[in-house]
Amino acid sequence: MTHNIHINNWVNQIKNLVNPNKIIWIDGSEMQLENLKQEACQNNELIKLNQDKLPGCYLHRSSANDVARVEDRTFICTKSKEIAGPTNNWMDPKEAYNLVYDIAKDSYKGKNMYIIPYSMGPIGSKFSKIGIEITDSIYVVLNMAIMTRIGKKVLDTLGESNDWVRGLHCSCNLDEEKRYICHFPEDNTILSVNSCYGGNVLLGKKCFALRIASFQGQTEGWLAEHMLILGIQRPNKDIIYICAAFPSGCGKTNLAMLIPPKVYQEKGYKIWCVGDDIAWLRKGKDGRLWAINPENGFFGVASGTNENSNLNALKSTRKDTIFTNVAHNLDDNTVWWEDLDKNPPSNAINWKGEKWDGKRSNEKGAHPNSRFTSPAKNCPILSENFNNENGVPISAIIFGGRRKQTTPIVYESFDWNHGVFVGSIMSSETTAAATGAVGVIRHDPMAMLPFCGYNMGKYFKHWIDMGKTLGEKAPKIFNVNWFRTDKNGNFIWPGFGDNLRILDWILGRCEDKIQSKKTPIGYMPFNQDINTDGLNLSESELNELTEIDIDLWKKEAEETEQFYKKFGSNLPKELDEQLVLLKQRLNIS
Ligand code: SAT
Ligand code: MN
Repeated sequence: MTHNIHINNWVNQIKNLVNPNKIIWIDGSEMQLENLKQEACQNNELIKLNQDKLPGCYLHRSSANDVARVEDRTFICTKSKEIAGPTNNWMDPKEAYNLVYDIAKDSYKGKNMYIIPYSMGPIGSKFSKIGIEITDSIYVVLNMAIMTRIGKKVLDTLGESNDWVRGLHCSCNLDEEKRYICHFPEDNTILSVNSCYGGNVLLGKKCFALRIASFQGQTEGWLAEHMLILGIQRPNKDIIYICAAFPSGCGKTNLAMLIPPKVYQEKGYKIWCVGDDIAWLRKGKDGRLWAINPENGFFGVASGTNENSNLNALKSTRKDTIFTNVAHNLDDNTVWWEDLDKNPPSNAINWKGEKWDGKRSNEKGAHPNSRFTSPAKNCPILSENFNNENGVPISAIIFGGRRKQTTPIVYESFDWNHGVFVGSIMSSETTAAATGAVGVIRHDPMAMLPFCGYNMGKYFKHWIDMGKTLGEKAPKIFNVNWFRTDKNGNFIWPGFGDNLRILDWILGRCEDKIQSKKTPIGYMPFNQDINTDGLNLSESELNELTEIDIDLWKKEAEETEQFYKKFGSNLPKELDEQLVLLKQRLNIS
């Protein structure tokens, strides 16, 4: 399908390695994708759902041992361990190629080899990047067809160039012990074996658009971030765009698609979604920071998505969507997941493929990390700039995690370097998006711990340098925490649509319209500047949300000091200085 010699050589090399039955180039045509869907239904990879209720929708169940990203089996394979840094698993590239090629050898025997040319970002935009993924899984092809821009036109745009990312995925037999997700940022290559779970195998997503792209961004002077992008429209004003970085499973999709509370709707507020997971950020011609969403779809957590939590996401899933690991309602051939509604089906199959009575069973019908893969164009509030090749200008960057205590609902950094510090000290409770324990607090700087493709000390420095490049035009940096709990363990803040109340304060700060309180950790709102109209929130609850417990922050500073030690001389001095300043403000001698 292409004359690109670099692609053809690589395809040949991989073909000889994996030994497929047949080679199929994915041209991106509807007919080809339709045929693949039919084939996947015949071999039980997909179940066709009720086409009246859910047109174009399918259900997939993964293997029970393959339901989330595997961080402990994800490697950055660079010449030296130092390049990968202390927060990544490292493997010597030669060793990794040998190990993974050995596993991949002949693994396509009797299977087809699908070659997917894809573009991260609008095809042809100078901000976009191209990848080729080879896979033996139709499920992967169909998910990539939703999540990225695929097909012949991508190859036409690439022409003879060798500037593209190689990605090989082999399902093998899903052996956990032989599961490896290896990245070779120095050769723009990704190898993924023995998994079929999204984050491990949709190679355009975390593997390319974050791990490889962050490495590219460091050398090319831009940022690849784990961030949503949204626009806020207010009456008679230009739309303001912001980015927010939260760890997986902490509500990026919900914030990106939020529906304003009634009091804001009445005033004419509207939200426009540009992206829910990944942002590529560059300095634009006007000197401001501009963002594109490199993806073309949403790979969102199904569990917990409902009319109240995220109506726009729910609507996005009503057609042309692939559901993974949700419950299958046999009565009407639709899908169900926990908290979708209060009416679980009795006659159903759970995510493991077992008979399941949702009214009686104590077990969950859907896996907590069950997913929907939906085209971005399904989103009722998709921004008109979604396909804009220049992206959107960013006025504020927000960091946030899931913290029961310590972190207040919102605070603003004193300046860019302090903002980088705020991002670097982020901690959050782990979620079901990755294998391992859930609810454990860990450091997750900029929500990039699992996704930074190089030494995180250097990554912090790159952030500091971006601030220098942007100067006066740099966006303000904030931190939010929707997840503070009271003494009984209940969330204090209602979250979801009401988070706009906090975004509104942030916008006011960006426009220098609102005063703030200076505290040891940053600028904070006065209670009267948070709009609580129509909320059932008492003054004391608001106080609790904005409270800074100095003892807990002293502990936080000590933990940061320990965490920073990991980076040794790669930690930029600017962050060391910020830590000293924080300790001074907290009166730690
Ligand atoms: O599994 S994914 O990496 O695709 C989603 C997430 O964990 O953020
Ligand atoms: Mn994510």
